[in-house]
Amino acid sequence: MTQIPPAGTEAADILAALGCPLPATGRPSPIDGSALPAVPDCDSVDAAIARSVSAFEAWRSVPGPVRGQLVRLFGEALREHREALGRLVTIETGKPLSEGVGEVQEMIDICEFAVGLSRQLYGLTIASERPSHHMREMWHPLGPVAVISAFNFPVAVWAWNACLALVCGDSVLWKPSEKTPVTAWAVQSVFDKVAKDFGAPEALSQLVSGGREAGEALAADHRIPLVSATGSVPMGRAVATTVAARLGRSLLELGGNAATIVASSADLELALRAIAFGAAGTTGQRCTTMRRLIVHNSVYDTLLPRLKKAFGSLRIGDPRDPATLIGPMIDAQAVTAMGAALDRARAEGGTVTGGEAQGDCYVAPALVEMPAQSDLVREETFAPILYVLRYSEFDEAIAMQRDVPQGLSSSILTNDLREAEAFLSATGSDCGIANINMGTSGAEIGGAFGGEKETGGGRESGSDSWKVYMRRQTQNVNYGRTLPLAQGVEFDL
Ligand code: UN1
Repeated sequence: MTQIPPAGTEAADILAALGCPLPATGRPSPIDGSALPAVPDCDSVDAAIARSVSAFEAWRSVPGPVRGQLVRLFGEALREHREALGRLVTIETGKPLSEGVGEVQEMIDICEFAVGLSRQLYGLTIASERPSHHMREMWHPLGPVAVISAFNFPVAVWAWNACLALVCGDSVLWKPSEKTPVTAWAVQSVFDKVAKDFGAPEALSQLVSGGREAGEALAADHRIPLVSATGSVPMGRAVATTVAARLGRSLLELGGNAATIVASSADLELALRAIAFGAAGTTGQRCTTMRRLIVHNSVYDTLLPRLKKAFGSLRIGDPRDPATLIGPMIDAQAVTAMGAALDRARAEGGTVTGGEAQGDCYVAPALVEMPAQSDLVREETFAPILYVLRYSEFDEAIAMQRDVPQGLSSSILTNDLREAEAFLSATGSDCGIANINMGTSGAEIGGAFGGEKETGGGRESGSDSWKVYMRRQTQNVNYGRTLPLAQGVEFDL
């Protein structure tokens, strides 16, 4: 491996090259503890919201396809800075370079999706029961949208929300995770340049960096009709409660605790790759990370030794080294939480393979063979821990998949058509995402992304997720000379 500079210095250099320099006096990089650039807190959330309202009032009258052109140019700028921004994601989060660049690609993908969408914001026409009447649905811009993003996808999940909100005619307020404000700062600065050249209203999208109070202020403010939040269940519960108290709308993407079932007919080569990436990829810090493996008795003893070997061979190290597959966790607290979960697992009779801490933020991914699903397994520990359980009957495996409070992603590895289709049926997986012969993570942007139960019920990104960023108006037109009333009601003067 060639000599790589301290992470903090490299991040500061990238910001300077992007034209948005910051001093390297911020939080420590998970890679080597060097100080990352320090992003200033937003000085007044109230003033930012007021600016966002003004921006919205101008932007909502710009035609949708013209709004799409701004997002097209933003996507082009992201493409131009793909490698630099990807490296910054890697430095700040610790995810390997190909995943850092992949995250920027995910932003570019949603830009392209949103550009097409900007010409497809269509409603319905509905048959009216009254003569000489037309009834239709029209979608209008909603207002300022707050986006609270998490550390693990510091920019892509914001982009899912922001790009759709912008083509829908909304303004955006972005509260990034306190753990990853640097990439947000850089992406916001790329956006600002594009928006200025385009002649977009000032403050159309703003960064509202800060601590918990900044998020709380956004959630509580009645000028914001929609708050989209990604993160932990407790955070989502706090946001949802505050937003609901003012009868606002929230869009939540919270904990996952995904399970994969390995059936007796599974292709074990494919299974090994799917499980390794699903459970250990991104050092177990995706909402979609595979956390539970439900293995049929007939393949358990063949699969497990191979899986242990595969997990043991995953290269752990500086995520900027192209050979690395497992970078550091986000911070030392995450490593402590992982250690505590493994201790609990041992106390419950679990057999742990791997899982050793290797310095401040680095860990080996852990496989934990558990006697049964327990409260520990039902909890989501945001770490590379894969709990392994056995099953003998298909229905038993489905019951285990469902038996957790979360419902984001799920998969089954099987070559049995009946099992695959049953998994996708109403009595199969209860998650927002259900995959056959692949892992649980790495969704494309084209589908609606989100899940049920404590995952929060929201849907972001593709399909018709755009509708949550708009308000629906039912319009009735009488083009006749009389006034017939619906339901045959008579009211003659
Ligand atoms: C998240 O972890 O919050 O499906 C988002 C995936 C990514 C997005 C994850 N495309 O794993």
